[in-house]
Amino acid sequence: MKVVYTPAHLLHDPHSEIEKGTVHSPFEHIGRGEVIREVLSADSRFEMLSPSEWGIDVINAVHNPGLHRFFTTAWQEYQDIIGPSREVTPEVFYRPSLRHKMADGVEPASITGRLGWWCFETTTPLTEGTYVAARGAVDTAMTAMQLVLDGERAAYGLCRPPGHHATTDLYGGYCFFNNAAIVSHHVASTTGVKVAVLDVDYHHGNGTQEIFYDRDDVMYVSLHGDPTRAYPYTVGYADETGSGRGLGSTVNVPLAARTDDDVYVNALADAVAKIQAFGAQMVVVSLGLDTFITDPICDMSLTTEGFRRSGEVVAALGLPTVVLQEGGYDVDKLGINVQSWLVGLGV
Ligand code: SP5
Ligand code: ZN
Repeated sequence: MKVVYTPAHLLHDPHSEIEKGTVHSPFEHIGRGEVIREVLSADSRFEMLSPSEWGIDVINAVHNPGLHRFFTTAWQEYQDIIGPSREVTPEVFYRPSLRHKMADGVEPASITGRLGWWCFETTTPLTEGTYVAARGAVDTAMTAMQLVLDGERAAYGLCRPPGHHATTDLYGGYCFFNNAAIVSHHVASTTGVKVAVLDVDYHHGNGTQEIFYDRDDVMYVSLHGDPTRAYPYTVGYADETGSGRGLGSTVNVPLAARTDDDVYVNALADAVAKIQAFGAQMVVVSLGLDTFITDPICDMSLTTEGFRRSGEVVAALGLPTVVLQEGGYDVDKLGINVQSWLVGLGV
């Protein structure tokens, strides 16, 4: 299987994350990308490729162009105006209710105001190279997509930073640009192929859901920790099924704590049946390995073998498949878990 990787991910190098009232070392760090690269490049069944450059139009086709514009200058503006800071995180968030009964808010002029305008939480710092790394993740995803459009049965994009929490207008959840949504929108809008995003990250992909919620050309199907207890808490409930033309093309499967391989694989088979019924002609997998039994921030109980079985379930769809990296924080096992999932899919 062809694997798309770029060392540009090393430029997004956070040393901190603000969580549970403390500043601590981040769960999402450069070691994640490197361990996946090391395991896959040591396995002759995988062939490593560099991404080509896709430019910014593919990003602005999905996101508010203001979000991209913000990333191009935000870190440097903060240094110039607020003062030196290795990592930049908002201290105030724009909540539309602040302007209840007033005209809608507009993007503020100040860098502090703009951080809170475009970001929704505190665990996703901007570093000096974050923008270049996030562009690299989009290029990685798009190149994996092109390999599949050109006839590969499957390809894997080692995207870092991940993408599925980024909405049309907002970044957060370790995500800046929504790699899976950018790819899926590009395929659906330029080829007319019906796409299903299958999101198996532990966390609900609120960004991907939001981007496609009212559309019937891209389906969104997610298995995830029930948002009654799991991040992102406010999105990902089973009764969210799409709106307008998109009604019925969003499917959410919230799962219990300690969900194991057998329960998960059965739920995945049901989800895959819905993708078949939708008539999808291509699958984009948001691959998170944070459902793993020893993941430090999640509470499910999948094993490396369960990931292989999951890949097999997706392979049974018999559709061209673009696999894009999302989460997974047990870094010691992350490489072999990705390898196992991809071997299940078929290398
Ligand atoms: C791409 C991806 O997997 N993003 C996940 C973002 C989750 N960020 C918040 C993590 C908060 C974890 N706190 C729960 C600790 C339970 N012991
Ligand atoms: Zn996740």
